[in-house]
Amino acid sequence: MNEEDHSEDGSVRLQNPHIKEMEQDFLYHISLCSGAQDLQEMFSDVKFVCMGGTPRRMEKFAHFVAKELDIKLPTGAALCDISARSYRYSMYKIGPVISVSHGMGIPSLSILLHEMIKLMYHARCKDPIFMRLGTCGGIGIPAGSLVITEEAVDGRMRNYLELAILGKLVQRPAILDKKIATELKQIGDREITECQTFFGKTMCTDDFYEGQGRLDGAFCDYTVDDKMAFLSDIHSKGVTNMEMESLAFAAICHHAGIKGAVICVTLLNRLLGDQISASKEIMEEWQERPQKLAIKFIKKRLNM
Ligand code: R2B
Ligand code: URA
Repeated sequence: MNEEDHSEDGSVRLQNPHIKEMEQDFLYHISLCSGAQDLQEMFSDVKFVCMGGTPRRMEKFAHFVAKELDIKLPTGAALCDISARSYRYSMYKIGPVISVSHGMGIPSLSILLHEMIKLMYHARCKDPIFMRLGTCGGIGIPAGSLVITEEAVDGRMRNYLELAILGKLVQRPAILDKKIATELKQIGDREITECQTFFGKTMCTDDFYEGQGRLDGAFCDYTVDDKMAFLSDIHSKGVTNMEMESLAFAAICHHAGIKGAVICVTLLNRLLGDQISASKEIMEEWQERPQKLAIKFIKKRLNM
């Protein structure tokens, strides 16, 4: 089959004509190479790419997937970080699931996504689903809640990613898969009993402090009233949470023709404060919630 056609069977479409002219493609930040490794043999069965901020959380998720999908490693074998030699991201493969860390913020996520999309292409993966499993600040909802992103917006409520390319601003719509989001919400409502699952707009900012209207950064040139007026305004426009990657995640997945979903857990209610002060134990428990929901979805899709 011609490489350009290979989207017809569900494979990830080659969007960049230069890639197929290259003898080999170094996926530098995930420490893989299309020339030195048989990426098709290694990854062609991948159906779900799950990503989250930290290496530790994604390692835990990898073990959780192995347990839930009943994937047993041969005696003496252990799950290993495929991208360890990059010292940038951590990646694990557990049967049809990849668990990979993306760091904090749009620039870090964007580098990882470029390389994961190219990995899907080189490996000829069919219809992979990408999911971000993250943390966020809730707007008017209790801490520990799950939020499925219906639409990602930037700090000015614009639902596209604006990127300077060759000195010009390019806008890419931040569109997530509606069907997957609805399915996730239904699973959350039915099967996650320890917290509520919300569905709403996610504001994605380029900064955790001033960018999210906090009063506890190193600078604050606005008043408490300014902050509360902003949060109340976006809340009234349907924003349920704030984090730092969803806009680029949605825009890049959509541009690549990949179905994407964002599931976050709220670490606090921003209408009540700015500091993240829950205990480590509670926070660990909350951070497992997006993972639990993702696993339930994956098992359902795999008819398990
Ligand atoms: C959520 O948490 C991080 C900031 O603490 C950031 O990566 C995000 O989106
Ligand atoms: N992550 C964010 O980006 N904001 C929060 O308030 C909490 C986690």
